[in-house]
Amino acid sequence: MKRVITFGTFDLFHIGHLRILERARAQGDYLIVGISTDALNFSKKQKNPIYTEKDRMRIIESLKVVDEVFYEESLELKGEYIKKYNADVLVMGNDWEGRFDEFKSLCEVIYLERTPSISTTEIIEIIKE
Ligand code: C2G
Repeated sequence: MKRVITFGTFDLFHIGHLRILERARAQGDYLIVGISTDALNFSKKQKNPIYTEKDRMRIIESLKVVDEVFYEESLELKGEYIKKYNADVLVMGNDWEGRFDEFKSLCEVIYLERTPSISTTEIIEIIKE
């Protein structure tokens, strides 16, 4: 069984998020998703996501393409998560192209094309206007 792992915030869940999860799942037989915590987001962007980590996790774990979820507490722990969850493949969107190549010694690393014209940031901007 081929185990796939991916990571993300998945705030204001949208079609780009769904498409990457579907395509990540199609790379193997079992999809594990690391959901970045509110604290991790705050440390990166000095602001919290709109949806809490609990709600973001509930949404992701309810998807039929997702088999298992956990909280990603630190960007530095990616290698540990890959080992802990016995991942054969790491999938990320190509906005992260090249950024996780160091994990090629642990598993296959695949970057998938981002869905154009949609992002959480753009949704927030449109609503604000
Ligand atoms: N994504 C996509 N198309 C979009 C928007 C996002 O394919 N239009 C993908 C991203 O490339 C990423 C995933 O959806 O692989 C989750 O995106 P975000 O919620 O923005 O998560 P991010 O902040 O990139 O992840 O360790 C990484 C962190 O958890 C951060």
